[in-house]
Amino acid sequence: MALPNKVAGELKAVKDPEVEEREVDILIVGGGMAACGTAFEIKKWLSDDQTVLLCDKAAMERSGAVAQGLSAINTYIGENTPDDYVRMVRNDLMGLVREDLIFDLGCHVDDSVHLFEEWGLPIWKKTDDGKNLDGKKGLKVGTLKGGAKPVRTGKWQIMINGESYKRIVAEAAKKALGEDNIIERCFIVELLLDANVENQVAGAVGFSLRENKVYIIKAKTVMIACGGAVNIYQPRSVGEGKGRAWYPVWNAGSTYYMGAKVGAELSMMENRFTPARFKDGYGPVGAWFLLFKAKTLNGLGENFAASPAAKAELERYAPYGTAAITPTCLRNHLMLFEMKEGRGPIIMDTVTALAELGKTMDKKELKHLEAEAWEDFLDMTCGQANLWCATNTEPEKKNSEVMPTEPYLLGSHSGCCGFWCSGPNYDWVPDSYKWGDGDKVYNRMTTVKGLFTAGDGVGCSGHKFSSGSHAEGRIVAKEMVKYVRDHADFKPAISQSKDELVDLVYKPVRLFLENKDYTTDLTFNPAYVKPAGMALRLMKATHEYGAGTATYYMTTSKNLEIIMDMLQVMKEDTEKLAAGDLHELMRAWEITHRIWTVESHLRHIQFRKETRYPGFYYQADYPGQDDQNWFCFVNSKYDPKAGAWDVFKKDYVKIIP
Ligand code: SFD
Ligand code: AMP
Repeated sequence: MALPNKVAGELKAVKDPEVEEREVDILIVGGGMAACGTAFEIKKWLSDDQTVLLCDKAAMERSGAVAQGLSAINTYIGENTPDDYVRMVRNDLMGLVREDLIFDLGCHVDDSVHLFEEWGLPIWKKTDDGKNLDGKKGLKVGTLKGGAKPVRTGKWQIMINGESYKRIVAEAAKKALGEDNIIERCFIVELLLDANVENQVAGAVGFSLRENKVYIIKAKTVMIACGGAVNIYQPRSVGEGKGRAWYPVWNAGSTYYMGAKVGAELSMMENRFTPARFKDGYGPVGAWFLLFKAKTLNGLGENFAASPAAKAELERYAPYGTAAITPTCLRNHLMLFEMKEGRGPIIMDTVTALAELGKTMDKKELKHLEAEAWEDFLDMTCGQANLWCATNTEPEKKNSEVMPTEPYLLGSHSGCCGFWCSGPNYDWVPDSYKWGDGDKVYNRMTTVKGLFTAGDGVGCSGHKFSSGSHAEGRIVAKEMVKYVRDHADFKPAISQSKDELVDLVYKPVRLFLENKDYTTDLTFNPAYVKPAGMALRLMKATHEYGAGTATYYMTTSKNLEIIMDMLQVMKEDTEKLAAGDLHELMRAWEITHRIWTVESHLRHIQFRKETRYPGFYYQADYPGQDDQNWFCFVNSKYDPKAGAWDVFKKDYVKIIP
């Protein structure tokens, strides 16, 4: 249950918080699309004596990446086949993906979309004479499940009126799970390993953002679905604009930190997503490219993507570059190529696109088209619509700049970093892709027993988006119930005492209270550092050395060596983080999660001695792809006992021709 913030201003943190201990069979960490999928599904499979708890750091109605809503569902298989879906994802991610996970998702994702519509999400429909029906009008021709045709933008994407998308999905999840089984405003800090069973998860520890309270939760099985990592690189905007980002600012790499810290194997952490977005407002470009059929121009007004130079550049990355749909990283690469050649900026030609579409429309239809152009942003990135207003931009009259943004880490959108997870238990899935306990296989379980993930947490299978993340959460629900049933005798035991755990979580508070009176300004103190300063320090380091926007996403071996040293010092300094109130305590833990996430990202980049994703990042010492040596996954594992990382290659297996 979400507790209202009753106090005026921020609640001060105290030295000795209350402690609430819980014990459940299943713990879901996160309340986003994947977690909502799990929450919706899980009760159907649980028996009456089995228990479940969900903890979200925010309020589920508006938490995670879909908080502001979305205007498209990017994965709907419909008339296509799961095999073809695998081929699309594989091509977009330059050949290296887990085809078992993607195929499996492709078989289930549509069912989640059908549920969204049943719960009230308006999905645009195509009429027999080729007209688009949006909003409630879409239902005039029936439901998707009943066979009505969606408005396809690309082969996989469908349009929705999705401002309330997350509210709709969260409502169904909450109703299915029951309010008593949900704690909102609860930030989970660390996972806990079992004291007796090797490599088995036993619970988690976190704290409330509304009360001075620490939660210690024992569980037989845990799912971490805390989204990706944002604000790990310096954003392009400064000052008050800095709070703006494309992916949700709250997602701080908690998924990757928490799993890695207990020894779960990560995969493809080198694969970041550097999205091209409307400059400064971060408006997504998909609807403009696909629905409105807009072209991007260089600063000279040329359609550079269709030029012979671009074609030659793409041919260097065949077969991916020459495929019907140019991979996302290579679309960026072409933009960066133009900008570096002095032919920037890159401009989305909204004027021509709307004029072309308007040619066959009457006045009323034209007005509707212009409204759709605004609604695309009002539904999912309203800051972009604000920016259009603030800069006198009417898209039918004035074009807008597009720019690759700072990098993000995620596994559900056009990136594929995350955990190395078991695939489904089919005979066509290679043995190296499936595992569990003894002869049992648990789909989407990480390499830590009882620890599952979904959405942004599952590595090597991007392009799930909102619908796929929900469907994956539902898959995990069944697997977790199976795990609990198969391990009925397991009783989770935590090796740390209650006091040790409270001291861990509230350490920044205690450090603050002990030292705050030493200086006149609470921000500056020889005994501690504040999370806000630490965040700037991390961003400056990644920006300059970790292939951020400062260097056109280029790094070198020497730069990586330097930043790896900086990260070690930062990690030491996180021991001195101080927090005076509960949100600052959350910031302290978020920055710790971010630093570890960045470390794993850069360790992977350092290990993979090639440039597999030009446009996302470049290694000057290792330009170009090297299929002979690097057509494989890169995995890593942190050993919680030894406190050491291991980074290594893992074989790729082609399943779908
Ligand atoms: O336009 C803790 N996404 C799009 N998906 C689509 O289907 N269509 C689109 O149109 C998409 N586009 C888009 C998208 C996202 C954003 C931000 C924009 C535009 C502007 C992507 C999807 O949204 C994304 O794939 C899924 O939401 C991923 O799901 P999941 O469950 O992996 O992550 P989440 O939804 O962000 O949820 C994370 C949850 O974790 C909580 N959390 N809870 C407790 N303790 C901690 N330590 C925690 N840390 C985080 C969060 O509160 C949240 O509940 S477009 O660009 O293509
Ligand atoms: P975006 O708005 O960039 O997040 O993209 C939304 C969806 O459209 C994703 O499925 C992208 O892969 C796809 N997409 C975006 N731009 C293009 C493009 N130029 N060509 C093909 N697909 C695209």
